[in-house]
Amino acid sequence: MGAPVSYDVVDGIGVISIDNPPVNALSHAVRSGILDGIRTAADDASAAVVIRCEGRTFIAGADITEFGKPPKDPWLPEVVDAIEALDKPVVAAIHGTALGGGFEVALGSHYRIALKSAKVGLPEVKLGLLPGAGGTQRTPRLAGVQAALDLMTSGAPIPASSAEAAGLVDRVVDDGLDAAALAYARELVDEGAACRRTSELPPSSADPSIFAEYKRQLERRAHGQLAPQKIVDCVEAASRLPFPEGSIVEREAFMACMASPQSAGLRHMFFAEREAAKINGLDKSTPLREVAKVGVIGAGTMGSGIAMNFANAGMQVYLLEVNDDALGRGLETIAKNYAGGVKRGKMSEEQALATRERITGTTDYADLADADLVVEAVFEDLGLKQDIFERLDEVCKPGAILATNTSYQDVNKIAAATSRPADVIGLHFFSPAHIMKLLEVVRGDATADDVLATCMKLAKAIRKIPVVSGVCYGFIGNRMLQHYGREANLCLIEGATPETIDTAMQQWGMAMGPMRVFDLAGLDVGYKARQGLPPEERGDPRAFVIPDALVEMGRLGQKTGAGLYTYDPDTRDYRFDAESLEVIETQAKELGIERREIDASEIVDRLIFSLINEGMRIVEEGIAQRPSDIDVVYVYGYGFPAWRGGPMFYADTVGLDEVYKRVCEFRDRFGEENWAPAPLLERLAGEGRSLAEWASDPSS
Ligand code: 3H9
Repeated sequence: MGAPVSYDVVDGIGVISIDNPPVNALSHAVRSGILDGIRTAADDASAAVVIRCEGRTFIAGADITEFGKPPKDPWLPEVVDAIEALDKPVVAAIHGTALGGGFEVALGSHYRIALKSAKVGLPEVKLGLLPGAGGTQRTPRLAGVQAALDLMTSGAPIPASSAEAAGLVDRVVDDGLDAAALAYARELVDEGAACRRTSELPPSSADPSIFAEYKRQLERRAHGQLAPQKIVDCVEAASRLPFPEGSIVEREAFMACMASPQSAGLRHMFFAEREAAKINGLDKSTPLREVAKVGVIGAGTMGSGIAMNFANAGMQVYLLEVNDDALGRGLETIAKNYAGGVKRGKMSEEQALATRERITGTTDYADLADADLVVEAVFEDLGLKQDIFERLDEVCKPGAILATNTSYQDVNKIAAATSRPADVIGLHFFSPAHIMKLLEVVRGDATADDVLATCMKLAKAIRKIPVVSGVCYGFIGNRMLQHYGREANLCLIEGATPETIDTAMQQWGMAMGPMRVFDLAGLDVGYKARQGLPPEERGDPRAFVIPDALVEMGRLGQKTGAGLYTYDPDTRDYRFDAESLEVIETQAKELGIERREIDASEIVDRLIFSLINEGMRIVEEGIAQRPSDIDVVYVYGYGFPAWRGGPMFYADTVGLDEVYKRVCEFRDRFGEENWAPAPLLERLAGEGRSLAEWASDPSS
């Protein structure tokens, strides 16, 4: 392999080219190569320098795989400072995404030119970090304090045109970036333009009160997270200190973040998300099926949301319902959702209309005859789903992928209703389906490799994060959730209130407490499912008598204005009321339970360790391909805090011996039925191994 950085002189301009696929990350070799290029340019006859990249993008940041390893000179801040110190104009030529350390290289350059299609950003916060190569000091000097805070605490990239408006990019071109960058460099030389060093600009002025207020807002938006708060400290330093002193504040804050468990969790999630897309044992050259026309069966909330995903990605969608009324309601929901998107500035009126027009309503299965993919999204009834698949088998063309959005039913039994089980797969979306990122891709016993590979690729096209699951009741996510939900309900009947449970879990980092989640989903959902089962299969009654009693009183959750909480019809504000408390106390009394005070740590441990214990079974059974897939499911589908790295990574940070000890304590207190330790947990705890160690060689 050749060196990842080369230096040439083109018509008197020194050109530093970086070629380090896939994203030109700043590995040690790239940092050294850039520094060598700058040193060469300092001594040769070139009049100016252009820094550019080969491949699909400008530098996308520091090399994350090097984090946590012993640092090697030169460090990135040294490289960026050397670029800025050069006595000839330096132009950064940006295409693709200039991110993190990559954008800091551009900020160290004296001038920046970008392709119109390019984006720039400082996404370090998403890895629990902050820009550590001068970004926190240079950005506010160029764009002002408010814009710098927004850019760095959100981590969201911005288009080149917005960066130009903010003063972060000097020139934007439609195409021909390399030629335009050389021409720009020559123009600067001809004009005798200065080496414009951002570090020499004075501190960026700001009303000091803005920082405390911003931190308060972050405490709500990014509760418990270290990096966003540290970013504010750095920008505050940039508003009052000269660059070298501000840089010391940045360095200390960067090192504190890098050493934090939060960053370890978020870095784990970065790789877990990408690993989840890989399917063990599947040949990378597996040919894919083409998907341009999609059928969706069922125009309820789920089916409508699913249809929107495909239309948003430019595909033709046929949305099928049993009658015109139901279809009309579905199309109305879709129209409302797009109108909401326009109102929130997510898309223009024209885009919304064009996208909506890709969705055609129908009540005739014949319209699905030439669909490449059909997703069934009717309610959870195995017989009904089997009937639909039998019908699809009759009407759909050979090679069409037949998918079910079931949350619980057996995908193999659904596939068996067709003469082509190899074409059948589960695509489990999460509600609201047009917003939630997670997609569980359920591989049936007979699912063909190319069907699986096509669905994984398709998931990316509709901007989902796919995770493969084997077939079992509830797949990965809902199977684990049953245990979490059971413990939440048991805490409720044993003495906690909805508020104490939700507060404990939200303080710990969950996006929403379980009681609010139950109310949001509707207490009637579980009620109906239980009614369909014989009493002996309904599970521990202590875990469902309260929701059942509430449902029987008409308190179904948020949709009826009351469930575990009551809701303000206008604001949706919620509060715990006397009626709900009375139901809880009555049910506890009837079961002979003496309610007691339950502290937050018991609530958190019971809910989280029950999740982990079931997760251990899921990896051991091979339902999930690897523990990190479970982390992706929980972070993207269930509001688990990403900075804790997902439940399985969290288990390793606590230590499996400690997790095992707590699970055994709960088994001794609450019984074997709910708390039998998973065999893999018991084994690894006994061997003193982590789940990560086991995952690197699961046969051991
Ligand atoms: C930083 O810069 C700190 C500095 O401020 C201070 C230092 C002192 N490193 O996402 P994809 C790999 S922090 C190593 O599927 P896409 C990725 O794992 C960094 N590897 O492609 C994957 O590998 P594989 C700030 C990286 O087109 C492959 O590239 N920067 C890195 O969907 C393709 O990735 C960021 O946080 C990296 N930095 O999206 C940017 N980035 O094929 C992080 C990617 O083996 N990166 N890989 O699975 C991204 O956001 C996206 O990758 C990007 C491309 C938008 C660039």
